[in-house]
Amino acid sequence: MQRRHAIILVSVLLVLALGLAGAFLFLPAWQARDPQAIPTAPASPGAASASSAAASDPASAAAAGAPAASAAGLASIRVGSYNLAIFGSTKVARTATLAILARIAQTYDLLAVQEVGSNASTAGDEACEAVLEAFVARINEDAGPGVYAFVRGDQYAFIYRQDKLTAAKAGLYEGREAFTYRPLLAYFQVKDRPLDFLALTIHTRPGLAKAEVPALARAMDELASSLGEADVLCLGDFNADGSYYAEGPGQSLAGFPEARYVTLIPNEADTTVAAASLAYDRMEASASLREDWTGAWGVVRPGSLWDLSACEGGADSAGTERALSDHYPVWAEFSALRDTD
Ligand SMILES: [Ca+2]
Ligand SMILES: [Ca+2]
Repeated sequence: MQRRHAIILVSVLLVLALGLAGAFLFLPAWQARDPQAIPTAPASPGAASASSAAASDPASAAAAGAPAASAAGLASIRVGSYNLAIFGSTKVARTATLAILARIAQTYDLLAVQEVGSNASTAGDEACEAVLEAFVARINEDAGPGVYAFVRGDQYAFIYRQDKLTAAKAGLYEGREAFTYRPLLAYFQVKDRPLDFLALTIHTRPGLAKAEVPALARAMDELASSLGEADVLCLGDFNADGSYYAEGPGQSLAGFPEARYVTLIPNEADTTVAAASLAYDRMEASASLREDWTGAWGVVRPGSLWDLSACEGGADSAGTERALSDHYPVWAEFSALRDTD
Protein backbone atom coordinates (compact mmCIF):
# COMPACT_ATOMS: atom_id res chain seq x y z
CA MET A 1 0.00 0.00 0.00
CA GLN A 2 2.82 2.41 0.93
CA ARG A 3 4.48 1.84 -2.40
CA ARG A 4 1.23 2.31 -4.28
CA HIS A 5 0.66 5.62 -2.52
CA ALA A 6 4.17 6.71 -3.42
CA ILE A 7 3.57 5.87 -7.08
CA ILE A 8 0.31 7.81 -7.10
CA LEU A 9 2.00 10.80 -5.43
CA VAL A 10 4.85 10.77 -7.95
CA SER A 11 2.36 10.52 -10.85
CA VAL A 12 0.34 13.46 -9.57
CA LEU A 13 3.47 15.57 -9.14
CA LEU A 14 4.61 14.64 -12.65
CA VAL A 15 1.26 15.67 -14.17
CA LEU A 16 1.34 18.96 -12.24
CA ALA A 17 4.89 19.66 -13.38
CA LEU A 18 4.02 18.94 -17.02
CA GLY A 19 0.95 21.16 -16.77
CA LEU A 20 2.99 24.04 -15.36
CA ALA A 21 5.66 23.58 -18.00
CA GLY A 22 2.95 23.56 -20.72
CA ALA A 23 1.37 26.72 -19.34
CA PHE A 24 4.77 28.40 -19.16
CA LEU A 25 5.54 27.50 -22.79
CA PHE A 26 2.12 28.59 -23.93
CA LEU A 27 1.85 31.94 -22.20
CA PRO A 28 4.53 33.87 -24.07
CA ALA A 29 2.88 33.09 -27.41
CA TRP A 30 -0.57 33.94 -26.15
CA GLN A 31 -1.34 37.49 -25.21
CA ALA A 32 -1.82 37.18 -21.50
CA ARG A 33 -4.75 39.11 -20.10
CA ASP A 34 -4.42 41.67 -17.43
CA PRO A 35 -6.29 40.14 -14.49
CA GLN A 36 -7.10 43.68 -13.32
CA ALA A 37 -9.26 44.10 -16.41
CA ILE A 38 -11.62 41.33 -15.33
CA PRO A 39 -14.54 42.69 -13.30
CA THR A 40 -15.41 41.01 -10.02
CA ALA A 41 -19.09 40.93 -10.93
CA PRO A 42 -20.92 41.09 -14.24
CA ALA A 43 -22.73 44.28 -15.17
CA SER A 44 -26.50 44.20 -14.97
CA PRO A 45 -27.70 42.03 -17.83
CA GLY A 46 -30.37 42.85 -20.33
CA ALA A 47 -29.66 46.59 -20.65
CA ALA A 48 -28.84 46.33 -24.33
CA SER A 49 -31.00 43.34 -25.15
CA ALA A 50 -33.56 43.33 -27.90
CA SER A 51 -36.15 40.76 -28.76
CA SER A 52 -35.13 38.41 -31.50
CA ALA A 53 -38.12 39.53 -33.54
CA ALA A 54 -37.11 43.19 -33.34
CA ALA A 55 -33.50 42.30 -33.98
CA SER A 56 -34.49 40.41 -37.12
CA ASP A 57 -36.20 43.46 -38.46
CA PRO A 58 -34.00 45.03 -41.16
CA ALA A 59 -34.80 48.56 -39.99
CA SER A 60 -33.58 47.81 -36.49
CA ALA A 61 -30.59 46.01 -37.98
CA ALA A 62 -29.75 49.17 -39.88
CA ALA A 63 -30.19 51.27 -36.77
CA ALA A 64 -27.93 48.96 -34.81
CA GLY A 65 -25.45 49.20 -37.65
CA ALA A 66 -25.19 52.97 -37.45
CA PRO A 67 -21.69 54.29 -36.77
CA ALA A 68 -20.81 53.05 -33.31
CA ALA A 69 -19.51 55.11 -30.44
CA SER A 70 -15.80 55.64 -29.99
CA ALA A 71 -13.80 52.89 -28.33
CA ALA A 72 -13.79 54.94 -25.14
CA GLY A 73 -17.55 54.54 -24.88
CA LEU A 74 -17.75 51.03 -26.25
CA ALA A 75 -20.44 49.03 -24.47
CA SER A 76 -21.10 46.33 -27.04
CA ILE A 77 -19.87 44.84 -30.28
CA ARG A 78 -21.71 43.45 -33.27
CA VAL A 79 -20.37 40.26 -34.80
CA GLY A 80 -21.50 39.06 -38.21
CA SER A 81 -21.01 36.10 -40.49
CA TYR A 82 -21.46 36.17 -44.24
CA ASN A 83 -20.94 33.57 -46.93
CA LEU A 84 -19.79 35.78 -49.81
CA ALA A 85 -20.49 33.14 -52.48
CA ILE A 86 -17.37 32.67 -54.60
CA PHE A 87 -15.86 36.01 -53.68
CA GLY A 88 -13.07 36.19 -56.24
CA SER A 89 -11.54 38.63 -58.69
CA THR A 90 -14.75 38.72 -60.77
CA LYS A 91 -16.95 39.89 -57.90
CA VAL A 92 -14.33 42.30 -56.55
CA ALA A 93 -14.22 44.00 -59.97
CA ARG A 94 -17.99 44.67 -59.84
CA THR A 95 -17.82 48.13 -58.31
CA ALA A 96 -21.48 48.65 -57.43
CA THR A 97 -21.79 45.16 -55.95
CA LEU A 98 -18.57 45.60 -53.99
CA ALA A 99 -19.77 48.96 -52.66
CA ILE A 100 -22.87 47.32 -51.14
CA LEU A 101 -20.82 44.46 -49.67
CA ALA A 102 -18.49 47.06 -48.15
CA ARG A 103 -21.46 48.90 -46.61
CA ILE A 104 -22.73 45.65 -45.14
CA ALA A 105 -19.29 44.88 -43.66
CA GLN A 106 -19.22 48.28 -41.95
CA THR A 107 -22.25 47.41 -39.87
CA TYR A 108 -20.06 44.97 -37.90
CA ASP A 109 -17.13 45.31 -35.55
CA LEU A 110 -16.12 41.79 -36.51
CA LEU A 111 -17.27 39.93 -39.62
CA ALA A 112 -16.42 36.33 -40.46
CA VAL A 113 -16.56 35.64 -44.18
CA GLN A 114 -16.52 32.42 -46.13
CA GLU A 115 -15.88 31.54 -49.79
CA VAL A 116 -13.07 34.05 -50.20
CA GLY A 117 -11.56 33.20 -53.57
CA SER A 118 -13.66 30.09 -54.04
CA ASN A 119 -16.19 27.79 -52.43
CA ALA A 120 -13.49 25.37 -51.40
CA SER A 121 -9.77 25.59 -50.77
CA THR A 122 -8.88 25.64 -54.44
CA ALA A 123 -7.99 29.30 -54.96
CA GLY A 124 -4.34 30.13 -54.45
CA ASP A 125 -3.25 31.86 -51.28
CA GLU A 126 -2.02 34.94 -53.13
CA ALA A 127 -5.32 35.26 -55.00
CA CYS A 128 -7.32 35.04 -51.74
CA GLU A 129 -5.05 37.59 -50.08
CA ALA A 130 -5.41 40.00 -53.01
CA VAL A 131 -9.20 39.68 -52.97
CA LEU A 132 -9.37 40.41 -49.23
CA GLU A 133 -6.99 43.33 -49.52
CA ALA A 134 -9.15 44.84 -52.27
CA PHE A 135 -12.30 44.32 -50.22
CA VAL A 136 -10.92 45.79 -46.99
CA ALA A 137 -9.45 48.73 -48.95
CA ARG A 138 -12.94 49.39 -50.32
CA ILE A 139 -14.44 49.16 -46.82
CA ASN A 140 -11.84 51.63 -45.52
CA GLU A 141 -12.66 54.05 -48.35
CA ASP A 142 -15.90 54.59 -46.43
CA ALA A 143 -14.84 53.85 -42.86
CA GLY A 144 -11.53 55.70 -42.89
CA PRO A 145 -7.90 54.77 -43.44
CA GLY A 146 -6.88 51.64 -41.53
CA VAL A 147 -10.15 51.34 -39.60
CA TYR A 148 -10.70 47.74 -40.69
CA ALA A 149 -8.08 45.02 -40.90
CA PHE A 150 -8.32 41.30 -41.54
CA VAL A 151 -6.82 37.95 -40.74
CA ARG A 152 -7.39 35.13 -43.17
CA GLY A 153 -6.61 31.52 -44.00
CA ASP A 154 -7.70 29.44 -46.99
CA GLN A 155 -11.16 30.69 -48.03
CA TYR A 156 -11.95 32.26 -44.65
CA ALA A 157 -11.30 35.64 -43.10
CA PHE A 158 -12.15 37.73 -40.07
CA ILE A 159 -12.57 41.41 -40.92
CA TYR A 160 -12.47 43.55 -37.79
CA ARG A 161 -12.24 47.13 -36.52
CA GLN A 162 -8.72 47.76 -35.30
CA ASP A 163 -9.85 50.62 -33.09
CA LYS A 164 -12.13 48.29 -31.11
CA LEU A 165 -10.54 44.85 -31.25
CA THR A 166 -7.15 43.26 -31.15
CA ALA A 167 -6.68 39.95 -32.93
CA ALA A 168 -4.15 37.32 -31.98
CA LYS A 169 -3.39 33.68 -32.41
CA ALA A 170 -4.96 33.48 -35.87
CA GLY A 171 -4.51 30.37 -37.94
CA LEU A 172 -6.24 27.37 -39.41
CA TYR A 173 -7.66 24.88 -36.92
CA GLU A 174 -5.20 22.10 -36.20
CA GLY A 175 -7.06 20.12 -33.57
CA ARG A 176 -8.42 16.61 -33.32
CA GLU A 177 -11.63 16.98 -35.34
CA ALA A 178 -11.82 16.42 -39.09
CA PHE A 179 -13.27 19.03 -41.45
CA THR A 180 -13.18 19.13 -45.24
CA TYR A 181 -12.35 22.85 -45.12
CA ARG A 182 -10.32 23.45 -41.99
CA PRO A 183 -11.85 26.32 -40.01
CA LEU A 184 -10.05 29.58 -39.26
CA LEU A 185 -9.40 30.40 -35.61
CA ALA A 186 -8.54 33.72 -34.00
CA TYR A 187 -8.56 35.21 -30.52
CA PHE A 188 -10.17 38.63 -30.08
CA GLN A 189 -9.95 41.07 -27.19
CA VAL A 190 -12.13 44.17 -27.04
CA LYS A 191 -9.77 47.05 -26.36
CA ASP A 192 -9.90 48.31 -22.77
CA ARG A 193 -12.92 46.12 -22.04
CA PRO A 194 -13.27 42.71 -20.36
CA LEU A 195 -14.73 40.84 -23.33
CA ASP A 196 -12.41 38.39 -24.98
CA PHE A 197 -13.20 35.23 -26.91
CA LEU A 198 -12.08 32.74 -29.48
CA ALA A 199 -13.75 32.86 -32.88
CA LEU A 200 -13.87 29.87 -35.18
CA THR A 201 -15.34 30.21 -38.65
CA ILE A 202 -16.36 27.27 -40.80
CA HIS A 203 -17.93 26.35 -44.08
CA THR A 204 -18.97 22.74 -43.77
CA ARG A 205 -19.04 20.46 -46.76
CA PRO A 206 -22.79 20.06 -47.37
CA GLY A 207 -22.69 16.31 -47.88
CA LEU A 208 -20.73 15.87 -44.66
CA ALA A 209 -22.65 18.36 -42.48
CA LYS A 210 -24.11 15.48 -40.45
CA ALA A 211 -20.59 14.68 -39.22
CA GLU A 212 -18.98 18.12 -39.35
CA VAL A 213 -21.63 20.10 -37.44
CA PRO A 214 -21.41 17.95 -34.27
CA ALA A 215 -17.62 17.95 -34.69
CA LEU A 216 -17.73 21.74 -34.34
CA ALA A 217 -19.18 21.40 -30.84
CA ARG A 218 -16.31 19.11 -29.88
CA ALA A 219 -13.77 21.43 -31.51
CA MET A 220 -15.15 24.35 -29.46
CA ASP A 221 -14.62 22.37 -26.23
CA GLU A 222 -11.18 21.32 -27.36
CA LEU A 223 -10.10 24.88 -28.14
CA ALA A 224 -11.49 26.29 -24.89
CA SER A 225 -9.45 23.73 -23.01
CA SER A 226 -6.24 23.89 -25.05
CA LEU A 227 -6.14 27.69 -25.33
CA GLY A 228 -7.45 28.54 -21.86
CA GLU A 229 -10.32 30.78 -23.03
CA ALA A 230 -13.81 29.61 -22.06
CA ASP A 231 -15.64 31.85 -24.52
CA VAL A 232 -15.73 30.26 -27.97
CA LEU A 233 -17.91 31.61 -30.77
CA CYS A 234 -18.30 29.32 -33.76
CA LEU A 235 -19.83 31.02 -36.78
CA GLY A 236 -20.19 30.46 -40.47
CA ASP A 237 -22.04 28.50 -43.10
CA PHE A 238 -22.83 25.29 -41.24
CA ASN A 239 -25.23 23.97 -43.95
CA ALA A 240 -27.24 23.10 -40.85
CA ASP A 241 -30.71 22.68 -42.32
CA GLY A 242 -32.75 21.10 -45.10
CA SER A 243 -31.49 17.87 -46.58
CA TYR A 244 -27.96 18.41 -45.28
CA TYR A 245 -28.69 18.44 -41.54
CA ALA A 246 -31.58 17.71 -39.18
CA GLU A 247 -31.57 20.92 -37.16
CA GLY A 248 -33.75 19.57 -34.36
CA PRO A 249 -37.27 20.20 -33.07
CA GLY A 250 -36.80 23.42 -31.05
CA GLN A 251 -34.81 26.58 -31.73
CA SER A 252 -31.44 25.24 -30.59
CA LEU A 253 -29.33 23.51 -33.17
CA ALA A 254 -29.10 19.73 -32.76
CA GLY A 255 -25.63 18.74 -31.61
CA PHE A 256 -25.31 21.75 -29.29
CA PRO A 257 -27.06 20.86 -25.99
CA GLU A 258 -28.46 23.95 -24.25
CA ALA A 259 -26.67 23.17 -21.01
CA ARG A 260 -23.32 23.66 -22.69
CA TYR A 261 -23.91 25.85 -25.75
CA VAL A 262 -26.03 28.79 -26.82
CA THR A 263 -27.65 28.82 -30.25
CA LEU A 264 -27.56 32.49 -31.31
CA ILE A 265 -29.05 32.03 -34.79
CA PRO A 266 -32.09 29.83 -34.14
CA ASN A 267 -33.59 27.09 -36.26
CA GLU A 268 -36.40 29.42 -37.38
CA ALA A 269 -33.95 31.79 -39.10
CA ASP A 270 -33.94 32.04 -42.89
CA THR A 271 -30.39 32.78 -44.01
CA THR A 272 -30.46 32.11 -47.74
CA VAL A 273 -31.80 34.09 -50.67
CA ALA A 274 -33.61 30.98 -51.97
CA ALA A 275 -37.39 30.82 -51.45
CA ALA A 276 -37.15 27.95 -48.98
CA SER A 277 -36.55 28.91 -45.32
CA LEU A 278 -33.15 27.48 -44.49
CA ALA A 279 -30.91 28.29 -41.51
CA TYR A 280 -27.58 27.37 -43.08
CA ASP A 281 -25.65 30.26 -41.53
CA ARG A 282 -25.19 29.95 -37.79
CA MET A 283 -23.55 31.14 -34.63
CA GLU A 284 -23.00 28.75 -31.75
CA ALA A 285 -21.46 29.95 -28.50
CA SER A 286 -20.05 28.20 -25.50
CA ALA A 287 -22.24 28.51 -22.38
CA SER A 288 -19.78 31.02 -20.89
CA LEU A 289 -20.77 33.51 -23.62
CA ARG A 290 -24.35 33.52 -22.30
CA GLU A 291 -23.33 36.30 -19.88
CA ASP A 292 -21.93 38.33 -22.78
CA TRP A 293 -24.62 37.93 -25.46
CA THR A 294 -27.17 40.78 -25.26
CA GLY A 295 -29.86 38.53 -26.75
CA ALA A 296 -29.89 40.49 -29.99
CA TRP A 297 -29.42 38.64 -33.26
CA GLY A 298 -30.57 39.09 -36.79
CA VAL A 299 -30.55 38.14 -40.44
CA VAL A 300 -29.98 41.04 -42.83
CA ARG A 301 -31.91 41.22 -46.09
CA PRO A 302 -29.86 43.66 -48.16
CA GLY A 303 -32.62 44.23 -50.69
CA SER A 304 -34.77 45.86 -48.00
CA LEU A 305 -31.96 48.19 -46.87
CA TRP A 306 -30.22 49.26 -50.06
CA ASP A 307 -31.00 49.92 -53.69
CA LEU A 308 -29.37 46.99 -55.47
CA SER A 309 -30.49 47.92 -59.00
CA ALA A 310 -26.96 48.91 -60.06
CA CYS A 311 -25.33 45.74 -58.70
CA GLU A 312 -23.50 43.90 -61.43
CA GLY A 313 -23.90 40.14 -61.74
CA GLY A 314 -24.94 37.37 -64.07
CA ALA A 315 -28.09 37.31 -66.18
CA ASP A 316 -30.16 35.93 -63.30
CA SER A 317 -28.48 37.86 -60.48
CA ALA A 318 -27.68 41.43 -61.61
CA GLY A 319 -29.70 44.03 -59.74
CA THR A 320 -30.89 41.52 -57.14
CA GLU A 321 -29.73 40.19 -53.76
CA ARG A 322 -28.15 37.30 -55.63
CA ALA A 323 -25.61 39.74 -57.09
CA LEU A 324 -24.18 39.95 -53.55
CA SER A 325 -24.51 36.33 -52.47
CA ASP A 326 -26.96 33.47 -52.25
CA HIS A 327 -26.70 33.86 -48.44
CA TYR A 328 -27.74 36.63 -46.07
CA PRO A 329 -25.44 38.02 -43.39
CA VAL A 330 -26.30 36.90 -39.86
CA TRP A 331 -25.25 38.77 -36.72
CA ALA A 332 -25.36 38.86 -32.94
CA GLU A 333 -24.49 41.50 -30.38
CA PHE A 334 -22.31 41.09 -27.29
CA SER A 335 -21.77 43.28 -24.27
CA ALA A 336 -18.13 44.31 -24.01
CA LEU A 337 -18.47 44.86 -20.27
CA ARG A 338 -19.74 41.67 -18.64
CA ASP A 339 -17.15 39.02 -19.40
CA THR A 340 -15.94 37.16 -16.32
CA ASP A 341 -13.88 34.40 -17.96
CA1 LIG B 1 -13.72 35.75 -22.19
CA1 LIG C 1 -17.77 34.98 -20.86
